[in-house]
Amino acid sequence: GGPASLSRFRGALVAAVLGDCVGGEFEGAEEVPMESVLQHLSSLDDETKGNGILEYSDDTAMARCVIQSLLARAGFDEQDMARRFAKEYSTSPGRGYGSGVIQVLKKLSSPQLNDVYQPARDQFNGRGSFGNGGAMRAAPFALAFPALADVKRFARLGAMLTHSCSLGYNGAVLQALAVHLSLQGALDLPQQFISRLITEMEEVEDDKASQNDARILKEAEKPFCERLHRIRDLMSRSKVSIEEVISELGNGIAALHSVPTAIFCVLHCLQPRESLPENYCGVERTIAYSLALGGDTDTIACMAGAIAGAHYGIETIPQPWIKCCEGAEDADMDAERLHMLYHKSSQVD
Ligand code: F2R
Ligand code: MG
Ligand code: MG
Repeated sequence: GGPASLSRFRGALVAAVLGDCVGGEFEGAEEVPMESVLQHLSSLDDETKGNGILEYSDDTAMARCVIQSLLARAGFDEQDMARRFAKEYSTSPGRGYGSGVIQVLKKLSSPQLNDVYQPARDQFNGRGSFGNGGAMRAAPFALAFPALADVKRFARLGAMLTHSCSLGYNGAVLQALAVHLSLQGALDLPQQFISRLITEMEEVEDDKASQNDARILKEAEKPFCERLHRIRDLMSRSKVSIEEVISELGNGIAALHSVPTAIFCVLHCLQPRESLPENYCGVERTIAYSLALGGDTDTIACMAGAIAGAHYGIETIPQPWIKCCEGAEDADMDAERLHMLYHKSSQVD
């Protein structure tokens, strides 16, 4: 489809859910042989195996709250979104939430709470979380707001409800920007795509809070920009091993160690790869490759899935995968509603 087509919206939301559901199998594993990944994925195609439904985790649970809030309020409303996070957690606490964020979600359910951003600020002795929990649910912001400035602003505020460290919320901004650009077809020119992300993140990381956090955590002056430059270097190499990707970009639970990694997975899988089946389409390649990195597989595959799905569109995603992932069909319907909201907003603008 063309820029911002319905197919791209559906691809983004559905592939994000698939990444989360199929990635759950390997979350936390140090080494994941590609053979195990391919075996896991081929079992999704084989209905006779009767694997049942793969459940979604916190990644999708929170993204669904973001989507429902954006749709119900026809825009960003922090009170409403915070209420939905708290309600979702109290209804289904067993979705594999990060150990720190649970405290925030419990506090958000208090009727006495005046400032919905305060619980996040109190995390980690007032430093705030740098986990990837804001980024894993950032894709819907790119599907709700056509203007780039709104995508940046609301992805940041949406993440700050749980992640007040800039290394957490700037990761969410980067993820939303990558989905925004992919929806426009920007991955047709991968070098320009990465240059555009660098330009945008130069501005995002050019503030006092980001500089301060980077200094305290002993990171580069502009940590996300630095990682994006590393991606550009990796892209210029003829061969890159899984070990090199992990050591250059990471595969961990911090936004800094997972959002750039997810972006690299998408870029690396734009073309067929020797280690991956020839009959795989781009979304399948991207998810398979993300799982083979090990570490935070559900979240990296979820974020990479959103970016890749926005590029390739819904038609390329295997139906049997959709059928066996909890929440994938809901995501497909939500994509249609977000597509309407997005295009209504473009007309107003
Ligand atoms: N939690 C998990 N996986 C663990 C295993 C789950 C298991 N499968 C199960 O079913 O129980 N996955 C999910 O968590 C990640 C998103 O985490 P989020 O929302 O960012 O949480 P949190 O608690 O804010 O941060 C995560 C951890 O990062 C460290 N951390 C963050 N900020 C820190 C700081 N300022 N100083 C020190 N450490 C900090 C802490 O260890 C946090 O617990 C996703 O992977 C999602 O899938
Ligand atoms: Mg998870
Ligand atoms: Mg995870």
